[in-house]
Amino acid sequence: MEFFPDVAQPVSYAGAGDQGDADRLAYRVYDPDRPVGGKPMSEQLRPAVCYWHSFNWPGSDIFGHGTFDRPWLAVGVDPMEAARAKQDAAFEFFTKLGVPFFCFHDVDMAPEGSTLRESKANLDEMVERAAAKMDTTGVQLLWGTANLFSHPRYAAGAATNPDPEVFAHAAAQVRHMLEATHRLGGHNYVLWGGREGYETLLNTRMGQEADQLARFLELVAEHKRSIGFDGTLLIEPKPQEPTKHQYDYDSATVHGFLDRYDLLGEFFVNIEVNHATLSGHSFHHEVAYAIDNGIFGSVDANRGDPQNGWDTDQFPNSVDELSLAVYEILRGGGFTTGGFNFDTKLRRQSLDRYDLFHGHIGGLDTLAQSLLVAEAMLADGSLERARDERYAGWRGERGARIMDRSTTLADLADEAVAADLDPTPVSGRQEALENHVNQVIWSTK
Ligand code: XUL
Ligand code: CO
Repeated sequence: MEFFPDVAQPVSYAGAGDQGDADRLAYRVYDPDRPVGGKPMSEQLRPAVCYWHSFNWPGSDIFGHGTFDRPWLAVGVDPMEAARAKQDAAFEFFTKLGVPFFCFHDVDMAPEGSTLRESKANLDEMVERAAAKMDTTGVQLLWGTANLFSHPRYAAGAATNPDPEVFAHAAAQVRHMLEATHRLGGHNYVLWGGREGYETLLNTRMGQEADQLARFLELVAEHKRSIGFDGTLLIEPKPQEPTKHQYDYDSATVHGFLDRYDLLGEFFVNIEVNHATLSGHSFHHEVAYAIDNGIFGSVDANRGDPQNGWDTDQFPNSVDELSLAVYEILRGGGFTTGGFNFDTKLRRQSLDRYDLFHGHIGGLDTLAQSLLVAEAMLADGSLERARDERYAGWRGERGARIMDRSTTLADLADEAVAADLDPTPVSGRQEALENHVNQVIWSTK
């Protein structure tokens, strides 16, 4: 039985001219085969649907019960029956939406058993079932991950828990899920440390917890190699929520951590838009930092709400906000194994099952328009030219001498005094550049 019977055909591109009525399910910009920057749009964006918010969340919040129509989440349904119904609906959705990828946590797809052995058996059964569906539909796995934050055993962290038994339990879960991801041909494996942080320093040894976290990552990287998984390992930064302070605060913090523990080259970052803004940065900043420092991996696409300070995970809808980040991604050569995962949830009042289509279609059209704008900015070259001009001095003789270490502080000082240096400040031209970006946004079709 279909869960979305009103959608008979996969959602297709209807074009910008199709203003239609708001209820019509069609892409206005996302045209999967349209070439952009030498690749079809679908290969540039590599969009994915997440299993958890779309199929494993009932629409509850801390003040109220679920509002959504997700029969498999009802109380009293046999857990494996429920998992099968959920998986059928999820794959029906992926194919009807027409996206190439999905992502999931172990417990999104298979119920946790009463022992680790039982949990693994449940996961294996559901993963084999998913493999068959992936074969027939062609939908691929962008990434898998283990949920190391919901169960009470992880209240004080997983890898950073004061109890090594919890560490070992988390190791078992990650081993099983890494192998499941490998079995499904996943392109990446994600670690988001929601509870890897602290609530109070009164009971916390920060230095010890950092060593434990690094050891955990080493073990994961070793196991990845031993099973021959050639996907990318990704860490997803977030500054806080649920913990008061999370160790993987932002891209720069993760970068410093990886460098300190000699893990650079093993782990890359999965940057989430709403996590970036919670950390006090823009998404643009986080992407640019990761690319400039060689740790960029993938993106969780969503948006926060500028008026509040928590992770609202709304569908992206602002081309203005996304275009510059997509510009940096394209300038850096685009995604390799990564993609745009919609780590997005509907608003609690969006309780019609077809609202899931509207959310994803709008998000994907927004990404597609941002991609077109980014490609136009890259082709036009003005932004890169402005940066080149601004740093031109560093390509000259003095700049080279400073950077190649052939000069000392005293040499430079003597030179500055002898030549009576009096550099003239030049304009940063911010408004002119901002106007240029707007002009490209307004004119790109
Ligand atoms: C939580 C979050 C997670 C990760 C995967 O804020 O973003 O859903 O993406 O565990
Ligand atoms: Co996320």
